[in-house]
Amino acid sequence: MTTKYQNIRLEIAGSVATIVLSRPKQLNAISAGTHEELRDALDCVENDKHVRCLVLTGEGRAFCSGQDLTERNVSDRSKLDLGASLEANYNPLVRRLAAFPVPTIAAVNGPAAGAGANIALACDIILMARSAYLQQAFARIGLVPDAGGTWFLPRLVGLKLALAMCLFADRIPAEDCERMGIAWKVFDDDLFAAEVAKHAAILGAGPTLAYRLTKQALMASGMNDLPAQLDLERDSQRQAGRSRDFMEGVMAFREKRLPRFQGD
Ligand code: T3D
Repeated sequence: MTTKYQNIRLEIAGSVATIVLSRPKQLNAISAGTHEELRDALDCVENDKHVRCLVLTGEGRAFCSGQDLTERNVSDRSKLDLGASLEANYNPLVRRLAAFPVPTIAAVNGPAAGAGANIALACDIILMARSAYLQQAFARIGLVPDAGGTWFLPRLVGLKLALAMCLFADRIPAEDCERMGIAWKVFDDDLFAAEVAKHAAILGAGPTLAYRLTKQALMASGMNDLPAQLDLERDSQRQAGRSRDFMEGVMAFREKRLPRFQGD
């Protein structure tokens, strides 16, 4: 099933939902309309109990070039409030992606710049086409990295690399992203779509409840000390241990076959 919006497209096939940013002429720059449509599409995905993996990607040669700069009237600086834009749009989006109830994949098919790069960082898994790159482009236009970039990046690559990426605002090629642990895997451009589909299918057939609890535990680990994290693992495992998927996983193991997880 495909839902066409003005700025994005939502495709649902089996257990995998794909949101395609679709403003290729602007390299999928994010407009106010894009935000509105993303909210609606994410609601649809969350409400569809068959969906067990979300892929976010871009149409054409780019993943996403960040905020649509043509929407910003810089001639009257006193009236410009970018903080309000973050508060209303980017921050809720990043919070939502980071806590999304099913695994998320950013399929970075091409340039991911500014907030486009950081929206990718907010997804659970980043897969990149070999020709793609991430760019903390903000310094080039006199801005500060936003959309969670200053939170995710130092945790992923360490403070010094994060600083260098943000201050120089260079393009970071896919292979460097993989080496630094930002991207899970890089694929040749001609194999990319098939590899994304393969990875999405694996997650879409996985133990969704256990995945959700795993995400929550890993996200909480940065704020918890060891005793608090052990308590969280105990509580999560108690819940996972009562799931149908655990029962199926153990039975499949005993019967020497692959498990058929239902997600709960
Ligand atoms: O404002 C707020 O709400 C605060 C939040 C801010 C979050 C942000 O994301 S700020 C950062 C915004 N993004 C950028 O600064 C990146 C801007 N784009 C670029 O630097 C380059 O386009 C790329 C490095 C991504 C790719 O370069 P290249 O050479 O491959 O393509 P290009 O020729 O620059 O772009 C192609 C077209 O896309 C071009 O239009 P044209 O000339 O063919 O009509 C270009 O203007 C357009 N485009 C690219 N990025 C944006 C854009 N149009 C509007 N907004 C963009 N962000």
